[in-house]
Amino acid sequence: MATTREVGVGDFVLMDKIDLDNFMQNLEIRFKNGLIYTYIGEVCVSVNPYRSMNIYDQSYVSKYKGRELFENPPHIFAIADASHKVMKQQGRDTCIVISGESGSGKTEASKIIMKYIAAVTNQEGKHEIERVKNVLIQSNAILEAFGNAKTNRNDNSSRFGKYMDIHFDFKGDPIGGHISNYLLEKSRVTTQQPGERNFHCFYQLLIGANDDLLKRLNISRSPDKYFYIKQGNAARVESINDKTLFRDMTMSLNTLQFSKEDQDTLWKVVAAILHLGNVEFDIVEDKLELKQSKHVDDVASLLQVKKKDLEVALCERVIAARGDIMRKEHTESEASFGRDAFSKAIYERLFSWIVKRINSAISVDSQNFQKIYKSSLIGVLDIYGFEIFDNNSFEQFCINYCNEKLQQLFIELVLKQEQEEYNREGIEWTNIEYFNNQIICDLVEAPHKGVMAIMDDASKMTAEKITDELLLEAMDKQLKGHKHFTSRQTKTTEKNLRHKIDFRITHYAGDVTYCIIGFLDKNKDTLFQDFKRLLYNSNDKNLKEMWPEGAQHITQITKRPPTAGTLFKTSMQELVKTLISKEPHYVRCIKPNEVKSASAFDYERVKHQVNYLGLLENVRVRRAGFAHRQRYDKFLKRYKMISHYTWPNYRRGSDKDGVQMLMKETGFDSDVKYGKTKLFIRSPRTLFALENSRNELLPSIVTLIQKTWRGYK
Ligand code: AD9
Ligand code: MG
Repeated sequence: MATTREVGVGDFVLMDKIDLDNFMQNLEIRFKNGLIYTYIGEVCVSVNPYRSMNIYDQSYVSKYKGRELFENPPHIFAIADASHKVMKQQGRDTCIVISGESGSGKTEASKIIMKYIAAVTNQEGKHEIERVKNVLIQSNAILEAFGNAKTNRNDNSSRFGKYMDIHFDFKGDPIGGHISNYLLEKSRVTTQQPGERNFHCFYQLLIGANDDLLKRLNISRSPDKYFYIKQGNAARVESINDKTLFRDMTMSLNTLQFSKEDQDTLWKVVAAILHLGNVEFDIVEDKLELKQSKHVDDVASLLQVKKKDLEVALCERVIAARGDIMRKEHTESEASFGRDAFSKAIYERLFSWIVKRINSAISVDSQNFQKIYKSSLIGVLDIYGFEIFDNNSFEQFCINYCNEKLQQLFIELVLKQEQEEYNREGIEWTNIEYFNNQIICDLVEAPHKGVMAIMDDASKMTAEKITDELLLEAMDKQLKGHKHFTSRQTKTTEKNLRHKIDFRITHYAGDVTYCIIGFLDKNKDTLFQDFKRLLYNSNDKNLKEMWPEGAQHITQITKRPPTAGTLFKTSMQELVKTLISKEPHYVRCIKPNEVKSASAFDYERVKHQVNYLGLLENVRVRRAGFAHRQRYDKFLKRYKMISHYTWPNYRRGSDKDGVQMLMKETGFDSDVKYGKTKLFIRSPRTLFALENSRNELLPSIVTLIQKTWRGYK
């Protein structure tokens, strides 16, 4: 049998010495031995293997099903099982929070969890439950096609956040679910950095669709023909088979009952965006003209709108001033801005519409359901990971802020609350120091003085009065001296003025420099009203449904819609509230190297992640900590039959006295501490042994009770 020296320990808490070197050594040894999972108590640390692992088949499912965490080697199945068990046995809502940087394996982990849950449920083979499971799993193919893309950090990077609730009946079988999606990185629809792609669906359509469909959409197979998908110069990716993925996705669309018309809308919108990207503008004799009008014809016919209306919406906008309605022709740059905003907006709406459709296919028929059973749920969070690119913009700012919030949640639940409870209960305890990133969350979200608030103030000003550079000046002024904020670098503009254009935030996971250019536009997220009306008047009923606000007359629009930043901030705060209300389980993903290698363990890169994820602090808190705790009265009620002191009658002292006597008699006294109101058990094995003793005694007690009852009769 392999020794610990050869394969490491399965729980970091069991290391001889707790320090960073030992932690790293253990992680590396395990990774090199193909052991990608290691626990810190009940937290699962997962290192991306970058190769397919033979550890997820039925034999593994059987091994982990219904077992306690410590009974088997560490595995993500055990986390899924623990979450399912708590939910089923105690009727409590649980959630699995998967975090880690871009490319560390979150999305794969979430899919493995879903497949495990599908494998251990519906033993009776009920048709409806099988359908729900199928839909839950197959929704991934669709969401990934429309929401994932190749970035320079990950070939299949999630460009949206996803939180999925899976509802279960009292037997623990899935009966439905709900997906919430968060901020799709829609700027990718019109712009990609070198080496990156647009969303997968564009390439899947071109490569995978049959000739007939392409002909109907008037689309050529060559990605080079379309500006919106060729900028990254990376249309072909070795690890991605667009053709098979298109087939899988079409199958999933059918499973999820997207009708023929629905699928038609889907591809028409995608194709229309491709055509829109090739529409250009020109100024001829002081007048704005459309070049490439052939593409405009295509867009109009695909979106089922009047060509004239589309042309007008692309070249002019309607403004209401003091009750008068006027038309104003765009400048060339306004027209390009409008076209891109239009493309991004229809894609974003399409994505939300897809999520809505999926939700209606998996929604729990609450009326019938609640009458009969009480349901519980497991929430699975798979969101974009912390990322740093060469150019970081508004999207990275939001994504990294989201990761700050999740780290804060981890600190709150795993590090802070645990220590606070020990203090409250008077348990002997040395406080563990950890970096609390609340200060960075505040820097971004604090009312009035956070970056989001400053951005919103600037977004209310008219375009003549504010620029991105002036926004940065305002941030500079308000945030001067903040430990985690600096503005850097200068740029010489045409007028020979020097302007700052970059600012840096020291995130918990590292320094990120953001370029301010584009922040205001992205935050305001303006879409000229004319486009909304245009789509509302489309003959495609799905498109019309996506744009209800187009029904409003220009003079009725008085309120400014909330900014993209505010919407995101609010949705993050709500997400945290949702997660905090459930019993959390954690998977902490680590990326072993930057080159997608199955063998390289980049020591420094991994160390950096271990540090910022606070994993060592987690081990320290856990090591000094306790696996289980329970109020004395509840504990006594469950285990009193194990001791002669407390069974059959215990009338001698307080609940705490009773528990102390029970633990002494059973020999577990050295593994526990007695708090003011609760008993703290260090090792899960003690709890397991107590459960065993109870289970062994239960049949004789039941017999005894039955006899007693008979005696009474
Ligand atoms: V991002 O924040 O969405 O950019 P993720 O989601 O953390 O990122 P993802 O799950 O997409 O990363 O993993 C990246 C790639 O690593 C996958 O496409 C797989 O090729 C590879 N991977 C990750 N986990 C596993 C695994 N358990 N087994 C095999 C894996 N390969
Ligand atoms: Mg992902």
